[in-house]
Amino acid sequence: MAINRALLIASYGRHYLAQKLHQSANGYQAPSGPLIEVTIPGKRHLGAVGDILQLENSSTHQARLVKIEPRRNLLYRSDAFKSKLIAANVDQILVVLATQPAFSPDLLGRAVVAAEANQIGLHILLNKSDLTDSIDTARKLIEPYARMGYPVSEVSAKFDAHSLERLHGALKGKVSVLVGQSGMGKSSLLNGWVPNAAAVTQEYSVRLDTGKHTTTACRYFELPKTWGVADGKLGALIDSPGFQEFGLAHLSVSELQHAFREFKDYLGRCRFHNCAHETEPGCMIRQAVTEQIIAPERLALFRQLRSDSQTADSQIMGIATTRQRWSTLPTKSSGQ
Ligand SMILES: Nc1nc2c(ncn2[C@@H]2O[C@H](COP(=O)(O)OP(=O)(O)OP(=O)(O)O)[C@@H](O)[C@H]2O)c(=O)[nH]1
Ligand SMILES: [Mg+2]
Ligand SMILES: [Zn+2]
Repeated sequence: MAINRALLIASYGRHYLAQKLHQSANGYQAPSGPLIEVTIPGKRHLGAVGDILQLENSSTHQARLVKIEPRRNLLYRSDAFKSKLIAANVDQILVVLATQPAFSPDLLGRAVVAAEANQIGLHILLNKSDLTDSIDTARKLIEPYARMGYPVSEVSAKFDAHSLERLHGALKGKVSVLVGQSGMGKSSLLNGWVPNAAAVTQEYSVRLDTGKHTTTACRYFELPKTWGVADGKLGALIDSPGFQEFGLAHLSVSELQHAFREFKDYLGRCRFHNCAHETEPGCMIRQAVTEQIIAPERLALFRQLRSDSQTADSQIMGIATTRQRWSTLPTKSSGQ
């Protein structure tokens, strides 16, 4: 039976929808044609939106997963016991924050760490800029990240079309994933950029049998053809469900340290080579906090993530099946 290459464009739990990949006239690979429901043999293959699948079709609308092609990257959340895939093969994370309701700075910090650890871009979007009462509070929380060089854009998905247009250049040709808490406006931004997204979302919901209102599935949308191509590609937006927890227990201590941009100049300069930046004498990271070069919240976040990572390691040693269960996920790099 013929094997087809297809893009995983929507996932809800272990239910996947895919669309065949076709070579477009401009040379880029684009998903098109009927939605295919993908069945997964066994429990081994965990797919994420953005994955390229090899499928064996049983009908126009149904296929069996044969293989997931190697990924450039895989974004996921994890604690000691379980992982939740967000998206694969992405170029950048769009962290969506809002002036109201107030957002969690901890979650912003974690999204930044996830981007750095995967060596992908990150763009902070402060949405609902029309609600001016709380905008200064939001700006203050974002300011340390702007200082570290992460791009920040203030937008209003509902009331300022120009604020969205200004970002076309930052999106074009790239696969971007919208992440953030529920109610920040991820889906509203998507609908602002991709005119038919709301209707397509509706269709996916019916096919995946999810609820209708808040976002429960991850979904992939190509950017409008009218924007043109960059690097020979249209680019895409992936909408994801809002979350309150962004566990990064799968990152090793070494990966974590390197994911904090502003630690870079100090790593390896502490008195002890295995310094945990806790209470050790001669810690250069703590020194930089004292000198107000590194924000105390960032060191606190690092310590929290380090502790989560170690808890996960001890759980994994205790429960041998955990690692096996997630055997398709990348494992921690060796080191500390
Ligand atoms: N005032 C204002 N409200 C907005 C704006 N963008 C979105 N909203 C409102 O914020 C609420 C949440 O928007 P959604 O787009 O559903 O948020 P979401 O991040 O996709 O939420 P989940 O799917 O639950 O993760 C809705 O009531 C929107 O109408 C904006 O720019 N200004
Ligand atoms: Mg949504
Ligand atoms: Zn140190």
